[in-house]
Amino acid sequence: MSNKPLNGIKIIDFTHVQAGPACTQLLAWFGADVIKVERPGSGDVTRTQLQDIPNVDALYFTMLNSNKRSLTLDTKKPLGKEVLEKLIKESDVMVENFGPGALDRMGFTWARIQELNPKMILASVKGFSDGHHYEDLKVYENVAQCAGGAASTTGWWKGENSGPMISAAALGDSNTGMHLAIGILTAIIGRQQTGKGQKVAVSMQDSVLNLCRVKMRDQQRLDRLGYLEEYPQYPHETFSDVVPRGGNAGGGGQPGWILKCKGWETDPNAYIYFTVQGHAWAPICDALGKPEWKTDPAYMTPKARQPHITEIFATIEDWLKDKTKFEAVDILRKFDIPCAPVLSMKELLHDESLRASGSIAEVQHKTRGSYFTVGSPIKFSDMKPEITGSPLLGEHSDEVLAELGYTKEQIAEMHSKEVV
Ligand code: CAO
Repeated sequence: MSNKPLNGIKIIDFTHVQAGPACTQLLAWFGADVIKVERPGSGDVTRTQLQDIPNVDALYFTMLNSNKRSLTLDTKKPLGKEVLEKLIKESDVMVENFGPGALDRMGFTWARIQELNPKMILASVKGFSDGHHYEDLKVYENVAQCAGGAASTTGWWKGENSGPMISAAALGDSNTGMHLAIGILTAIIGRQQTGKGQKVAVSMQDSVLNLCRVKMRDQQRLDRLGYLEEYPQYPHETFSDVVPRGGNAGGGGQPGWILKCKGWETDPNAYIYFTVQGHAWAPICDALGKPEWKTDPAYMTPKARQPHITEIFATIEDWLKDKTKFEAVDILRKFDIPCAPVLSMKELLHDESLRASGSIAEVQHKTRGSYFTVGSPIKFSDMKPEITGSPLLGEHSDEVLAELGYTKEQIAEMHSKEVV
């Protein structure tokens, strides 16, 4: 393996599904030796969930577990516990996202882990934080989006589809994993100063809430003012005492909306996002061929525009009707207008820039062949993560056990007793 900043950091990856695996995969890309510990026979449930090729690890698994090694281990059997204890003594970090209390029930309490290795960093994902009145709940992505404020503030505020809405982005899962990765790296730096490990805990509710910070801002503004000037409800509709769902509104100080382009009747993604940036009003008027708006008092300031912002967007949509989303962006970019096409997953998968930067990477897998994954969104000047295929179930069991000092005979015995 080429030299990477996290080379030499050994991680016990006791994670499954998405939140934990997303975290450890990121650390593996950056050089950590990540040993995924899985239950013998079945392994991470995502290996078999949503399979597109019979008996081949599903993309759900391969796209979250690249660059790792796989050790199967039944940690409820005494011999399995013994192996895990050895691993704990030799590792830097253990990451887990089991249901509440599962690790304790297995016998690996935080106190026991510290006893085995005072330098160990234990990193945990749970649905809710320790001591929270919902701390006993098991949580998946959409549950976290509801508990963390995202669902209540996403979607439409009136009409048939006006209920709370789930985002397609994994705000509860992968986002929590990214928070955990920051916590782990911080604890590693802390350990360099103190020589001691510590427990790092991130809840999915807190991670979603952290990304909904601006909605908490809005709740307090609403409490004080009774209205929110950047929401589509303003000034024609009444506000209640909770932050409403804002459709496709900007969320910051710049009004914006998703607008139809040529072909929207048949193409579900023939749209652009258009932002009416306050100080870019003159270029917007020039781009749209509406120079008279520049000096019209009804259009000159953001405050004057807000009451009829919907009508302004309708005018822009009229301008867009004979342009594809790509043609429209090519015109608007010349005027420095913040905008982008709404890109489908198919367009993103085939995007040449994303392929060139490594944000979409082609990976080889032993039984699947080649597939595409989302590569590192973090770019370094001195390192380019190389994405390797995810491990087969138990592919590295014998190798890891031998590294721990077990003999061939002992390893064979573990296989026969279904410990590995
Ligand atoms: N050997 C032996 N037993 C093992 C094992 C191994 N290698 N790996 C796991 N197990 C056992 C656990 O010890 C646990 O046993 P007990 O419940 O008897 O103590 C059991 O497997 C089930 O673990 P679980 O509660 O984590 O699994 P689940 O499928 O019932 O729940 C989930 C899944 C995701 C809801 C739950 O793990 C959870 O809430 N995790 C925390 C929040 C989280 O990360 N959610 C995100 C999931 S999507 O990214």
